[in-house]
Amino acid sequence: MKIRGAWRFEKPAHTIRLACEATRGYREFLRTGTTSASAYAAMRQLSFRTNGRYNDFMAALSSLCHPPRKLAIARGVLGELNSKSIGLIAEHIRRDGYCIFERKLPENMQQALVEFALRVPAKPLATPKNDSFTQFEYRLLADCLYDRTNIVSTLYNFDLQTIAEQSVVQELLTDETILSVARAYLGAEPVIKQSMAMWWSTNYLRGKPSSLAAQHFHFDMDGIKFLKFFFYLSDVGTENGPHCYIRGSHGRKPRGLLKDGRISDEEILTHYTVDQVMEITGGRGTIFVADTRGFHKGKAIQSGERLMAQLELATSLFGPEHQKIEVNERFSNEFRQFAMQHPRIFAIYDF
Ligand SMILES: O=C(O)CCC(=O)C(=O)O
Ligand SMILES: [Fe+2]
Repeated sequence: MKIRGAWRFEKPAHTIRLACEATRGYREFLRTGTTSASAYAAMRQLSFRTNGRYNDFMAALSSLCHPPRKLAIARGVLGELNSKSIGLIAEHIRRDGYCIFERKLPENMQQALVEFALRVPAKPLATPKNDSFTQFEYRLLADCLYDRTNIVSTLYNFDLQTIAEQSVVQELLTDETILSVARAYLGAEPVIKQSMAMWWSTNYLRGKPSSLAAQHFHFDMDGIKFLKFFFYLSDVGTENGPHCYIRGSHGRKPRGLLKDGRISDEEILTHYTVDQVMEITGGRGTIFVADTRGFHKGKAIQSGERLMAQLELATSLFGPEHQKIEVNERFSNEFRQFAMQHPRIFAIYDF
């Protein structure tokens, strides 16, 4: 698809001011590890104004400063990968923006994660019937067990710290195949930007999309370059809210869609073709990865439910505040050792 007029260098003085602000902020981030609100705002503005070129430039700098480790063979949940197969996966993501893996999450890991999601209380997202995107109201409802006979929300979110304390999650966080795919695509030694997240999605709104639950098309802009790994923990057919991704939309975007907020299906289809709208369905255990700088959404759930876990890796932590994870006695020695050997990847984990 040809992107028309993807970049006009409008208001050059303002763009240069933004670049100075972002550069100052980035240097401060390198010194302190935190991103100021003004630096983050400048980064977002620059991303829009340059149609992602600013991100590509900064990611190239990360590649130079933190070149990715290269393993001859990586073994893990994605199988046994050598440098050739890893290269092919990265190539696939570069072309389409996403990649669905053939191999499913091992049955014992699926079971452990599902068991967790039924045993541990989650935060139901208060979902007003006039669901608007102005506020995330997690605080209105008390944490509760996910009860299929009494659905009170469109989304139930688990606490990142509690998730990370599960040994199955620690295995996934240190999985060499996941890390190798991230290295190859990001072109740099990655950082975990958000520890493993997990949530139930339901049909509380009877098939009506919820903005709060990211069920309208949008693209993420919470960092320089990032990659999300998704794990379906329930069977996801077209009725059960599959993740939808616009194939090939992770590069330059049509000017009309370069905006913050949610975008309707109709508007997306004025710029992309129907066959670019990919609905990622799959049985329990399906693993896929996506550069969510491309347009994506969770489809509104018509029936049943969806349980999903997600891990986000990035070229750096520059961007919005990230939640730290405290490494307490619930973390295995294997995890500790691995993290010690890879301090950059595990920077958000406090020892
Ligand atoms: O629920 C989904 O499939 C979409 C989630 C989303 O927008 C994201 O992870 O960035
Ligand atoms: Fe998103």
